[in-house]
Amino acid sequence: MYGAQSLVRTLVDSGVEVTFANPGTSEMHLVTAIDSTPGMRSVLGLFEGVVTGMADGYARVAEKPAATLLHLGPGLANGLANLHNARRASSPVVNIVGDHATHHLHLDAPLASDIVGFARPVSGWVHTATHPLTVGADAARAVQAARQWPGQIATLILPADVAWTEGGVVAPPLEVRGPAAFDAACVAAAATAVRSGRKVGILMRGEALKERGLTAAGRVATVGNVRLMCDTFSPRIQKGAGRVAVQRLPYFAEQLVEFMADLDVLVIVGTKPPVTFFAYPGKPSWGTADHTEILHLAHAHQDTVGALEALADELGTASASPDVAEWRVDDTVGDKFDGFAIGRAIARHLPEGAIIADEGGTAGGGSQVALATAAPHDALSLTGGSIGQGLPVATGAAVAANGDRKVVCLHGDGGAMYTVQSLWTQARENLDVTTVIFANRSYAILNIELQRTGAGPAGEKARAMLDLSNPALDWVQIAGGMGVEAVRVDTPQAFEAAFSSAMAQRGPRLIEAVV
Ligand SMILES: Cc1ncc(C[n+]2csc(CCOP(=O)(O)OP(=O)(O)O)c2C)c(N)n1
Repeated sequence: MYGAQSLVRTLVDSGVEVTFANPGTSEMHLVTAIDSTPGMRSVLGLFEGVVTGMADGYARVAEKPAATLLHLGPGLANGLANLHNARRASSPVVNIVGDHATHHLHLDAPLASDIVGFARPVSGWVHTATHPLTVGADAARAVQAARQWPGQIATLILPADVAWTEGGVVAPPLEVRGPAAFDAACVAAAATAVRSGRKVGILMRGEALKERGLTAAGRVATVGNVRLMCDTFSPRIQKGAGRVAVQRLPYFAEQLVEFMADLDVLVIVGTKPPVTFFAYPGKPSWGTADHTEILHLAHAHQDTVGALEALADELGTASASPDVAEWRVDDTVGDKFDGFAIGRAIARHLPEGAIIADEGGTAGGGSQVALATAAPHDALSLTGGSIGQGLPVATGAAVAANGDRKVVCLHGDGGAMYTVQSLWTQARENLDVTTVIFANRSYAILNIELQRTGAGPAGEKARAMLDLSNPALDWVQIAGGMGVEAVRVDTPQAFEAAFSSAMAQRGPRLIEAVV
């Protein structure tokens, strides 16, 4: 057994079933090792930003890591932006990055680079394998590291000679520890705050935004004066009819500050106190008011769901039925074609259990509103602000869902161009993803931010830097060129027909919505 084989077999034994890959010469033994290892699926991405984004989407749905296979420093570097997003999502990911053979490194060949330097800022764990005897054990440790609660990126660098040399040993899986225990004193402090009748906000992230955590939070909210909230961009939230609804923090600085202003106490569950996405001249960056007391019920590495349940019990709400969203969709098709019309149509036709990958940008707000009372679904959002995440996250989510759940990807046209190759992987793997491109032919948010930052008047050159209309992107041709059936629509009626038809069929589809 050569080193790469012991690595891949160890990954499989440790529960890693999928490798999202974009290989090169230094990874050829990994390629054959994957080929010869039952239980490991490989999914090719045509750009490393697609590969790493797919691993993120997969992890959010499968709740365990996939591996990535990346080609030396430049391959990893191409994938960094979506590793940044994955890090912000606390997604477990195991990167396997090939390197030159150890005896080749000192020659400074063209692809030699500081791989550790590229890996460090996004990785919670980085290691370079040194010997075929130990690379299996390295792989087991990488999986364990990736699964350190709530999840992180582990990067294992694999020199080509370690991969190709005989003597590999498969390592047994290592213990995966769940979340750390919560602190009873924090539960008591939060209970006192809720009982006091003061205005309490509970801000949640991670496990707390799945059904069990939401139900516990909903029980808490039957007492006192409580508002349930989630971060503007959560890795995953379970939403829709039958679920406890939470309010999403507003994106813009002044709206965030206004939204938080009336809180006497902010209870943090698995997240951090909110700050504004950007600084603006003369505007605050901190989200809460000076008078707001901040309590941590449980940190991200702790058992947030257990803490919420303990809080609900402490408040005597064992038999309380939390308020849940009722199924309600708006039948209005209307004449105006915008994000709201699109959102209403999506809500009408979204199947139960669907997964929404949301990078809708300025046009996505309409879907947020409409989907709150649609069929129960999971929503995955752009956690790190680095655009070009939605398409690959949707693709990886569809791999994890394995055909059992419809995936709907809502995407701005600007962001979608960053990782457009995702469509090719969707076609090749016949993934059940419907992509809606909001074709406003603009970096619309930046036109808004241009005003808000006070950057001064926009001349022709400034406007051109934010405009995508010349030439207009033809999404039907772009998708068709990658094997994905697509249609362009510019009326609510046409969107209704296209989206309902996509929901009735399986396989990848794209709808270019000219808004
Ligand atoms: C990697 C990266 N590059 C650039 C940006 C800056 N940026 C933020 S939003 C945006 C444009 C988004 O356009 P689109 O996806 O079409 O959405 P719209 O704003 O038009 O709704 C850009 C370029 C970013 N956030 N991330």
